[in-house]
Amino acid sequence: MSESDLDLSDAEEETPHAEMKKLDIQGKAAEASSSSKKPIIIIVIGMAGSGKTTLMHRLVAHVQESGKRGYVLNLDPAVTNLPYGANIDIRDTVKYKNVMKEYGLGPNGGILTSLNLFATKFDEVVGLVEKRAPELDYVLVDTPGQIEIFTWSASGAIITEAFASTFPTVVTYVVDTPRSTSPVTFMSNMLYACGILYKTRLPLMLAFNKTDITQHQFAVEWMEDFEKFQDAVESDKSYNANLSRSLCLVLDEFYQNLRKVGVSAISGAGMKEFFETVDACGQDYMQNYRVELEQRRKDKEQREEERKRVNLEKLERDIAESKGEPVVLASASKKDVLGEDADAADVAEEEEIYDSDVSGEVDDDDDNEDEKHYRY
Ligand SMILES: Nc1nc2c(ncn2[C@@H]2O[C@H](COP(=O)(O)OP(=O)(O)OP(=O)(O)O)[C@@H](O)[C@H]2O)c(=O)[nH]1
Ligand SMILES: [Mg+2]
Repeated sequence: MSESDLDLSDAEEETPHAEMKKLDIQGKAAEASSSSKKPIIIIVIGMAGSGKTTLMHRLVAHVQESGKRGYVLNLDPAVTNLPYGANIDIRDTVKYKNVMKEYGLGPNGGILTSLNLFATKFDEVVGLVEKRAPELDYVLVDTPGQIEIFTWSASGAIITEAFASTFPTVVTYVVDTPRSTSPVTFMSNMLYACGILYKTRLPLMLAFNKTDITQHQFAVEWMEDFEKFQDAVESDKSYNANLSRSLCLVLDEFYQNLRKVGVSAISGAGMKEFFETVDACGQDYMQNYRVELEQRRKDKEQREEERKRVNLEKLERDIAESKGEPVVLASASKKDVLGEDADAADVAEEEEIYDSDVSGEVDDDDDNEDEKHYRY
């Protein structure tokens, strides 16, 4: 794929290039970061239409009004109207409609591939945030409407891990409160949130949105009183009682240490509590998650070292056996490159990405920052 096919025109070729050179992203930014103050990254995830983007707008406005410094990322390539000004917008780097055309994909495939393409540039994004880190309090990240595209894709994991290995990172799971008043819908939503917790292994908070329509007290009661929740679920006769009892037990365990807050992106209710909860999750990250994360990173590095050692030994053996004859190396499989955990879909995706000629730059919209208005 050529640069023009991806239509990187909006990324203003000269400006980001020059900007990147000026900032020396890959070099100096990384150096500057380690000792300086770290902002909290807030990754906003939720079912389609739960209000992520509207909530982002409200959060950005609140950060500004309370004299804090925020940095804003949009990772939804398909959003048409962004109500807030993003410092980094995936749409400036990848045009998802062109990606759809280029690969003959439908809308979801187009969004997924766009995110994959952007993920290949994510070290630059982290570099840009690191450069600004000392003067920032929060980094707000909006994600695509189709939740599974972010939570179950290789690129979602790459992006989340890239942030979490550098900054305190919190996942905010946005719940559409009026649409979760049925116990079974509520349970499905909570099981999804539970899956995200286990997948990201990061502090997770629930933001019950749209409290201007329905207050979230019923949800708090269900979460704090196991029997009330079980009664509510079992009152739905269409549901298998044994299964619902088991699921209630699983969720009760999940609720134990889960932080939750009611908000309204429209009225602005609950903003103070939202940020208090984010700060508490940020502390959780520093006290509990960081240690585990570093251990996981060390384990991964060890596995990588081991893999390299085995390959090197194999190469030395091949050379010795060839006794001076030219050695023909079998090309490394994609599994070798991507690691043992890569599944067939990952491999296929990576082939698509790396076989294409993608050279878009990540556009940091810093220069216009003062002109942005986060007002309703
Ligand atoms: N009443 C009310 N409506 C809300 C609130 N938050 C969002 N909405 C509405 O919910 C709809 C979806 O909001 P979005 O912010 O686009 O939701 P989203 O999760 O970003 O949607 P996708 O990115 O398309 O999945 C819009 O019509 C919003 O106006 C809220 O707090 N109260
Ligand atoms: Mg949205």
